[in-house]
Amino acid sequence: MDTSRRDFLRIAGGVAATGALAGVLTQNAGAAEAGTLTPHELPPLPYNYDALEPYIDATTMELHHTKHHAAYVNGLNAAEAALAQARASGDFALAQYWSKRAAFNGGGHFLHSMFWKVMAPPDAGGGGAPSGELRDKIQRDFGGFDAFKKQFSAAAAQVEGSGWGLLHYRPEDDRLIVLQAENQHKLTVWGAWPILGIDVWEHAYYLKYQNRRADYVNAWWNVVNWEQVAQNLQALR
Ligand code: MN3
Repeated sequence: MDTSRRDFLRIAGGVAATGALAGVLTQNAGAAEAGTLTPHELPPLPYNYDALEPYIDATTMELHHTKHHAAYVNGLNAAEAALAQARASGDFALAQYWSKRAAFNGGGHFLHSMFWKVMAPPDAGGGGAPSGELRDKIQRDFGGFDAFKKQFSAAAAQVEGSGWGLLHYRPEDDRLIVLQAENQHKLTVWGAWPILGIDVWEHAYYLKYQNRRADYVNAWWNVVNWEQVAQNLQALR
């Protein structure tokens, strides 16, 4: 195995914590050698569509999962197939176009796959506050859970246009970082991975909350699955 491929697999392994992106990366590594693509698949929700009521309504959850997330999965599969074709034909302007489409749709697939998992019904672990190491790091890096919630809520509520509020962990210096992502993939930082995120595209809340995005963000804290967030952190350490 040459060095670049070994490094690539090491990097891909590093993000295995959050799942979907590792699949994208290792699949592309394989595709470069084998010329085949394994389709990405829509993961099932770990609860029923109405399980996050009254904070997130069942209709929004079903549309969000079966239409929006599914569209990113399909878009990613289509973009990767078209990218492979463009590369094979030597049309690198077209390859660049499809690469951007793959980044957008792949970002959507990755973040939604995480989003479903970092939520849980209020009677099955959703809400409350983090504990243990995660609580301690939040205390250290933000000055407490309430201070963290304020910064994160403001970041999520104030994303310009469509995007995400995200909590990243950066292993290099052991820091938690609050970020905004526009669309599915812009404004990120390198070397840090999301362990918690809220979708603030209008499709995530408009049926129930209309233009009141901040109300949706406030309600969402009641369904955050802190156990999963702690697992996401552990997997990066
Ligand atoms: Mn969405």
